[in-house]
Order: sequence, then C-alpha cells, then structure tokens
Amino acid sequence: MNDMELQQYLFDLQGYLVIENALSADEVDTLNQLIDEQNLPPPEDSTRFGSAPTLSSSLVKPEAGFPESMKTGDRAAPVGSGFLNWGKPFCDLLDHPVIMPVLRMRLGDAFRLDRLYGMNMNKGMSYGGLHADYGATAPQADLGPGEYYAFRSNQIYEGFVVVAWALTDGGGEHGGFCCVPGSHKSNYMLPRQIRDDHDLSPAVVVPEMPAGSVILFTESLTHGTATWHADHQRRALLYKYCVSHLAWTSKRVEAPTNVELTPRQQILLRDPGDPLRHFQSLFEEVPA
Ligand SMILES: O=C(O)CCC(=O)C(=O)O
Ligand SMILES: [Fe+2]
Repeated sequence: MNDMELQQYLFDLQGYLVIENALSADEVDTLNQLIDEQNLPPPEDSTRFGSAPTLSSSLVKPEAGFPESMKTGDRAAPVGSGFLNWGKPFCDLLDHPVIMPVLRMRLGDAFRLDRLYGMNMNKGMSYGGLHADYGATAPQADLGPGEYYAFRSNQIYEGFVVVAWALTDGGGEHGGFCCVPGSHKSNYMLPRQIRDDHDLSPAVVVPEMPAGSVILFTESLTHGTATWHADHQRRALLYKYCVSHLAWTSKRVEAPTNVELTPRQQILLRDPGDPLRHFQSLFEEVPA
C-alpha cells in the first residue's frame, strides 16, 4: 500500500487524517513570531484571530454548536484577507505540498478556499460544542433522535474539508480539536449524552497534534473543541476548502495586499464556479 492509499483509507474510515512533521520547527517558529508581532487581544477576549472573510454580523446566524457570543468570535479587527496579510509563510500554507494530494483526493481538481481563521486558547478555556455541517447531526438534517438518515453507497457526502495547522503542541491531554471518529458516516444523530459532556465522553477522541502537524477533516465529521489543559497557549490556523461550485458565505477571502500569491494560490481565492468549466484545475500548469 502506498502513502496515498493509506491516507485515502484512513481519511475515509475516520473522517480525518493527521500528518505529523508537515512543518519544520523553523517554519513553526516563523509563523509564531509573525503572530506575536500582531499583538492580538488575549484568547479570553477573542478565541479566533485573523479571520477572513469578514462576516457582517447582522446576517450571521450562530453556527451549530457555538454560543451566540462566539458566532464570529474575532475581535482582532479582521481585514478582507485575514492572516494572509501577515506574511508569505501564511500564504505558502494555502497550497502546501503535504495537503494538496489529500485535498485533491477528497475535492477533485477544482476547489477553492472559502474562509480561514486562527484559534488561540489559554489553560482552562473551552470553546464550541460538538457539531457537523452535513449528515445526520447537521442542523439542516432536521431528524429526531434515532431517525434514519439515508446515505447512498456508503460515501462521504460533503463539500468542505478543513485543514488545521498546529503551531503549538496540542491534542491528547492538552485538549484542542476533538471529534467522534467515523461519525461522518453515522446514520443517527449525535446522542445528547455525548453532546452535553463531550469532554468526558469515551466516544470523543482528541487526536495528538504535535506542533508542525496538520489535520484534515471533513465538515460532515462530528467535531468540536476539548477544554485546553496545557500551560502553553493553543495556536492553530484553520483553512476551509470546498469544491469549486460551493460557498459557505457570500463573501470571499481577498488576496493579501502585501504578499504576491502564486498563480495557483490566486485560483484558490476565486469566486465559485463549475469545476473545470468555470473554475480551472489547480493541478495543471498554471500560466503566470
Ligand atoms: O477546536 C477546533 O479545532 C475546532 C474548531 C471548529 O470546529 C470550528 O471552528 O468550526
Ligand atoms: Fe467546526
């Protein structure tokens, strides 16, 4: 079995995939220094930082699993390109060679970046509850507990994949991203016993994420945030990708004004369009 087959199998089985050592220690340091230079408000004031696109809060309904106060949750004066404007190292993650083959496997040859934000947390902080954007647990599914949610051919039906880069050690005892493995294929809604006490539920795992690792997960996976227990701060960068004809918001991540993107990175920020007809492949030679 080659690496791609292994990644395909694990992503499909679990609904997520962790790749360790995706970034070197130097690369992690550089990103952290650039974030330090932003003098962000403390995590207690704003768990999210560097978000894009900027959402107009009057139109935004709370996301499933999140308290009203955290629906956008970013008080760090986000601009249209969010943390992409903080330097090239953030833009280089957009199409990092470690993630592109996995994204291609899940989203095909034409996909776009829908939104991005960072997350930071201090010891003792919790964040949103368990949620899924697709499948039986999604808010739109409108199913009662125990009702059957019909899945065709046992495939993952979703268009969004989140790529989250760990800039400090997280997961396991530290807390941070958590999920119910395999829940993207579950036919039943998340039971209340797991939802209400996800920090303690044996059904929930908190994958180990040493600094420099990256996790890719489908938005149909039931996932959330486990309370942060480490003395050091949690820092993660989340990039949310979708097939090219989808969009979550009517706003776009704008190209940074002080970093020149590569032609491929520019495609990732385009408006939605039908794959390969109105939205070009990311895997062909892109004219400069
Ligand atoms: O803590 C995490 O990494 C999960 C965050 C999350 O699910 C979200 O922001 O939608
Ligand atoms: Fe989420």
